[in-house]
Amino acid sequence: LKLIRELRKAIRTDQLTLVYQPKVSLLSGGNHAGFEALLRWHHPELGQIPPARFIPLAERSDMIIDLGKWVLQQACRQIAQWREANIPFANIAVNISPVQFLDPQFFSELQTLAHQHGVRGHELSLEITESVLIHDQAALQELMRAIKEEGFHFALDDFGTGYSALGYLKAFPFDYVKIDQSFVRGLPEHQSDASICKAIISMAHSMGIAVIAEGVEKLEQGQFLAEQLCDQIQGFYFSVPLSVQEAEQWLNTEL
Ligand code: G
Ligand code: G
Ligand code: MN
Ligand code: NA
Repeated sequence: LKLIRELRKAIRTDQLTLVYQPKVSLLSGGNHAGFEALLRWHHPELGQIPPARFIPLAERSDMIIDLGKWVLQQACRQIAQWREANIPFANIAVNISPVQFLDPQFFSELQTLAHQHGVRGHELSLEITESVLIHDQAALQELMRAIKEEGFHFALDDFGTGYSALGYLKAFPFDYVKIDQSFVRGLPEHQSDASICKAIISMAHSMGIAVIAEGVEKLEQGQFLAEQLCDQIQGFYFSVPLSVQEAEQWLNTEL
């Protein structure tokens, strides 16, 4: 089976779904702060295929454009559905691949989808990684500014794993940085992880950027991050990624 060809078929034949991992705000003891949408592929013969396997493949072809479009459309639909049902989901964050973000059609397609589904800006955030930021800085700043004018938020994903040029935080209008789970894993004991998390939080805050920590699996990790005034946390400690129905139930649980 040629996986890339199967993936094209998957987009057309309902093999893809989004799951939603909760984000929790640590302000005033804990509040629902929305979800990160994560793609899942269930192939009829091969079973579950993890995104770590098929997304890099899609990124090496132009397939990631159609795949990314499908994800955005699905997220916009979900936002409309939850709003119509008066479900206080807060927002959905969507991962955007560099190739998708740099596609000249991206902005107009985002606008079209958002208008079609009546999405309000604050209901949708876009997670991009710093690998996209090495491209033409002026053009990217203009693109991000235009997207932010529509009200959408930006998160800098996987922060700390790449070049982590601090200048990126100054040069581009991010609303959030997401501390990569590799720095959260060793909390609170591991001294260098603790220092890195502290430094990211205080630096981001001094620039008016909020911080989301990923991969929080243990109470002690969450406690350390709360003490450092990290704004939101996400991870198996609270919840794995959920189906739509489970996500709705999650919103009914007290934190
Ligand atoms: O969900 P999981 O932890 O298996 O995701 C593995 C990787 O795949 C992560 O880097 C995640 O950002 C990426 N990923 C998951 N869903 C999407 C998606 O819808 N679009 C893109 N571009 N990446 C995704
Ligand atoms: O690259 P990105 O940060 O978008 O990827 C998020 C990935 O991390 C998803 O595939 C998700 O399933 C995974 N993930 C989410 N929470 C946890 C966690 O607490 N522990 C681990 N090991 N992985 C997590
Ligand atoms: Mn992400
Ligand atoms: Na990440």
